[in-house]
Amino acid sequence: MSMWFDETLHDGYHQGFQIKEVLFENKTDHQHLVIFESTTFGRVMALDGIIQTTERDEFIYHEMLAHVPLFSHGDPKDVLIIGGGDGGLLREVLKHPQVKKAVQVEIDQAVIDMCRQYLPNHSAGAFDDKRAEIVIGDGIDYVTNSDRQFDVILSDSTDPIGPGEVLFTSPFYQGVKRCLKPGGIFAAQNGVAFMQPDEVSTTYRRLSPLFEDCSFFTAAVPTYVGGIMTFAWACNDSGPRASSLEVLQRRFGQSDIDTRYYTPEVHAGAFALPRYILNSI
Ligand code: AG3
Repeated sequence: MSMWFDETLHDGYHQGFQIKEVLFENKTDHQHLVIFESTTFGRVMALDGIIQTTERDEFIYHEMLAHVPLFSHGDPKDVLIIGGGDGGLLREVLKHPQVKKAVQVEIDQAVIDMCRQYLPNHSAGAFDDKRAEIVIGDGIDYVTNSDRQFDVILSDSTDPIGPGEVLFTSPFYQGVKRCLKPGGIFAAQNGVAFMQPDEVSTTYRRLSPLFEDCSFFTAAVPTYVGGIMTFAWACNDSGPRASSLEVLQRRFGQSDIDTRYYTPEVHAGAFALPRYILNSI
């Protein structure tokens, strides 16, 4: 008899993974966490019944959320990550040699601990990098109260349900703005536009009064079902988003970073939005 994990994110539509073995399952202080070995996507981690990451396709999401803002910026020294307890995003951020400090604020210590144990290829040693500083706390408190400023701030959150909800609010975006250096870039996971169209319109409505340049870039991540995923983009300068292909190719070439999804050409094309997304902003 086979066991299946059924995701509960969308009403009347779900994806299922055949489970080989459950590696960890428990309620943490903040959410329900499960990590299992699947038959087709390697190890899978879910929070409150929603797929967060799989070994097989995580590279697409983490490379895009890290490298699009970092290569657009050009000289990212200080990076702040909100969420991202599995460590995949931190791993990609630390591939940039200019990064001197990556502060990561994660609300749930158990997610970090269990992912280090059961998804070791996500962080791949990143948590032990001297440039990484891990803070256990709520991202909104950090950006509201910290007196540090960053070149790039990345929100690697859950969907706007449960602990992640606050990371999609105007007060959070105001905090992000005060923690960005001039010319700094904010990028955030913003759901699958076809399935969660309100996320695009709401995020745009909340970010655009605060930042000069607001937009979205996209990537198709198979296990975030329903089409292309959007990432929100906000910056007080329109320059970084307009970085030319030549500039991106030069920066990528000089960086010596190995990728499996990201290329400068994919980067440049990721800001091209289909009409149904443009219509909701
Ligand atoms: N966080 C984003 C999960 C998004 C799931 N939402 C969805 N399928 N619409 C992933 C954490 C990976 N570090």
